[in-house]
Amino acid sequence: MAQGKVVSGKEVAQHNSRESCWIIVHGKVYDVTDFLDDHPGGSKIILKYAGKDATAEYDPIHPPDAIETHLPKEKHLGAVDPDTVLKVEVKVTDQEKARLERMANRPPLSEILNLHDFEAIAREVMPEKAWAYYSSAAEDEITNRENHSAYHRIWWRPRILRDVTNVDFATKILGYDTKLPLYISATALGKLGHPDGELNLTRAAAKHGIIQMIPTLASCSFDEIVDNAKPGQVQFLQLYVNKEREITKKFVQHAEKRGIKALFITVDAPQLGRREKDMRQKFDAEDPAEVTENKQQDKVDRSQGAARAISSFIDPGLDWKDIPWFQSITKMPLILKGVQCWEDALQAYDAGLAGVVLSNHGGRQLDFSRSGVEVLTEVTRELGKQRGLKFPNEKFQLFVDGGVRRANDVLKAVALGATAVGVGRPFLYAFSSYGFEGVDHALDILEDEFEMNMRLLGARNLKEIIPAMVDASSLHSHVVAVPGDRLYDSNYEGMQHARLREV
Ligand code: 173
Repeated sequence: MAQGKVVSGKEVAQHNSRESCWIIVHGKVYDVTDFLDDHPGGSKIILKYAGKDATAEYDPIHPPDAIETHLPKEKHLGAVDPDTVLKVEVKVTDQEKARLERMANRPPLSEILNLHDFEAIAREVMPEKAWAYYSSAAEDEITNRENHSAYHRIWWRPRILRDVTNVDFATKILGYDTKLPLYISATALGKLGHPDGELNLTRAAAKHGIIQMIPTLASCSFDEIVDNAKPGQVQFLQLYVNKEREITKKFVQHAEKRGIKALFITVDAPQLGRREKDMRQKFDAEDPAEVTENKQQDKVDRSQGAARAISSFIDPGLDWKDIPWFQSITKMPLILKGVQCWEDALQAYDAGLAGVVLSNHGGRQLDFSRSGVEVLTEVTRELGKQRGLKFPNEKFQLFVDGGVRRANDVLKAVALGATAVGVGRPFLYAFSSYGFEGVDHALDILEDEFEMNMRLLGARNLKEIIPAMVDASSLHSHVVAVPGDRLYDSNYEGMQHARLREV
């Protein structure tokens, strides 16, 4: 069938089986029969939409151009005649009705006072699956909570009687200006939380003069995210490395051509961690019979969630030996994201890289990894001792991420030698509950917090936030009593055991 042809919805509807499976995505018809068994998410989910419009299911998981790029051209059958399309019956469940009602009852943004508030509202108003995916972390989620708690073991030693009429918390990350010592870290599947997905972050980053790290697995296409940046807006790219290196090479070189300024290679995810909240939510949400059937028929066990399914391309064979190859395909500065001990930080420095992100992937990978801010202190000590480096350092920059909810947290990491700090989930919660305005407000709050904290610390600029301003003597002790953090703790949703079937 020639492209450019208009296909009737009736004809599409006839191709509704494994033998002949057509689907509609964004008004176009595709023959996916031969692709069924190659779909990383399994065939079952496509077959559910055989002969129908799959756009709503497709959108949050795939960049808009995925099907166009991956399906051979001869399988693109043309545009569908919109008046003839068989609508997929979406039954609005009572649960969904209740959720929409909660959405309508969100408090005005003026009542959102801190980043914890966004999380509390997001938990109420997000679709359950999306909340489970964003909030979940590995195994017992000990590291996930430790990331935040670690900041409770660092206390301030502020200075007084310094003229703090004017305070300035702008700095440079890898040589690029930022109004705050933080960047928006990469997080996958933005459209699970809001139809504009990652573009909410692009726009807010532009407005507030901060840098966005674009994820490899964004819901929006890479080019869409770059196209939506303002002229001159700096963006970085997070990279998952494909088993097929040619694909990675093309992606990296395309990104460099499009003006991306730095490449953050994720090195802590040769396999995705077990995120049990996410897994359990899926068992609860789906018909148990279907889940069991799924497991028998599908090559891919979808009960482990969308993330596992779409991460099958990531190469667990990635190795230090690959670093020179990256250096040969791009001039962008290379940063390793997910370093967890000084030995690897030192090796990254010796390999000529531009920096490391001391990170445990928001607690989503190895449980009982230490927090980035704890690792920071051993990295500055050892790289100081062994290579004579002082931090923050322009040539080799240290970043941390995980658990940050306040400017206060960020400033502690800066005091200990970080150039800047990555913030991921709080911005997801901000746009999942309030769209762009949410992220905008979150950044207003952080700016307010930075200004107040800098004044109270007696620091007029970030250079004055030095190690002597903190007491981090308890940081490495994992059993220290501190006052509980009520806002954080009340947002934390306890994990649950398997349950009896309802009778
Ligand atoms: O943390 C994640 O969920 C993540 O990094 C990821 C990896 C692969 C697919 C989707 C998300």
